[in-house]
Amino acid sequence: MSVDLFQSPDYYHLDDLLSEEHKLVRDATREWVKREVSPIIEDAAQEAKFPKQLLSGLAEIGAFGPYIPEEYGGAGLDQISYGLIMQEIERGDSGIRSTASVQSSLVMYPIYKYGTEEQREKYLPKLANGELIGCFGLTEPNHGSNPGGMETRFKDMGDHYLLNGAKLWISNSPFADIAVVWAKNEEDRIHGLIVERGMEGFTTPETHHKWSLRASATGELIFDNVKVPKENLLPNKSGLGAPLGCLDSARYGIAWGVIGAAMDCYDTALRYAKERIQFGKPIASFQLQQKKLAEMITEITKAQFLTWRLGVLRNEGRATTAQISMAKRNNVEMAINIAREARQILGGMGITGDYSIMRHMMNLESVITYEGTHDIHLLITGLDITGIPAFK
Ligand code: TGC
Ligand code: FAD
Repeated sequence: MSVDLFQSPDYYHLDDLLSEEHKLVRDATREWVKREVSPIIEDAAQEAKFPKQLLSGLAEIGAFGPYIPEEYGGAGLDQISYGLIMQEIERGDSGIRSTASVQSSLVMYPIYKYGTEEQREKYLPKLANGELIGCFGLTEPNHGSNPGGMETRFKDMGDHYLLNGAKLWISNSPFADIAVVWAKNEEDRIHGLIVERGMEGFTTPETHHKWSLRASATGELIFDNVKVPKENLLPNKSGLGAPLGCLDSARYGIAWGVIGAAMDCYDTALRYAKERIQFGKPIASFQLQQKKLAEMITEITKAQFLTWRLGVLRNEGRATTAQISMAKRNNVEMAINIAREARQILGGMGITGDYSIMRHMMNLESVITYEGTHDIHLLITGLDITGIPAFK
């Protein structure tokens, strides 16, 4: 992307519902994205390289642990500020938002919620300031949508645990310093363990040749008789509900994040349609193009309000897993549809890296799959309204 001309759409004056702090946090993140992400992100995606130079900036804007209390190095913000930070970062790129989501909701959150005071003090401040980067290992080669079937296991060896197994599709794994890993003990109970880079038998090979999230590093976690110190077990919650509880927080962040990607596609397409002349007129003057643009702003506006309300419910501690699933599912589909329509408005130019749209579109193909697939979220809503699980 050469020059970032982004102007944020706010058709129903959602800003009126935001506090001064929300707007301050949102605007600071937006400025940072314009300054630091937009100029380099296209090259990073084309070269399939995670831009590590962004890590310190992400920490500085409070994107690592926005809602973690300040005493542990977090920003101590509310859920709407957290959402707005995710929206602005994903306006730049879903892969950069992924790094912030994983660090905040899948690494810092479980350590904060399920860890000991010693673990909180040891890891959280360093994760908040970017000194340590984390990843989250739940998915396995044979268990994606069904993590309860996981095969990764640990044994109590008296003075340590012995961990064996493998995780696949792990964001940030190739360079992460620590991994929050979910594994079964000898009683088949799922627990979280903090595994550190450098432990013997622990490797993190990178997954290459992705067409999506190319500016995010994805890889495996392989545990071959890894000796994990006993103090690295997260003691305060076990069972599948422990990792799934972290997913609620990350899915909520994604529901906001993808609005950013959709806004960027809409804004780019609107500007292009007003400038591109065919048959002697701007293409924005043709009804078919207006239909696309009008539907885009309608869907973005609906998603903004759904998600803002979800943020209010989360601030009040009332948001349910099923409500979060609805927002994640609705908003990712909204964003991917807008990216596809926006790409068409740009004609041939839409397939080039001169514009952000195709990159967003490809990224969203991962976002619609990770953190629970589109189908799984529909089934979560189905279970919630009927009381009947249709997963198995
Ligand atoms: P089920 O029997 O329904 O539940 C097992 C236990 O978990 C409890 N539970 C939850 N607890 C807290 N929060 C939630 N969201 C919860 N959902 C369920 C549940 O109450 C039960 O507790 P208990 O005490 O009765 O045992 O489990 P199931 O095996 O039938 O599976 C249900 C299903 C399919 C919905 C679940 O497995 C699921 O969500 N699957 C999708 C997997 C997934 O989302 N993986 C994401 C991996 S991480 C990732 O993708 C990161 S991408 C990061 C990035 O780059 O942004
Ligand atoms: P599967 O579970 O094999 O699903 C394949 C298809 O079957 C899907 O369409 C699915 O909807 C459908 N399906 C499955 N079960 C049902 C059912 N019961 N009813 C109807 N349809 C069903 N995981 C982590 O743990 N940590 C990470 O950091 C992480 N980062 C990721 C980054 C990327 C780029 C990607 C692509 C994935 C990442 N994941 C991560 C993994 C992600 O969460 C899984 O890909 C996802 O949960 C789906 O699992 P799967 O790919 O094995 O698909």
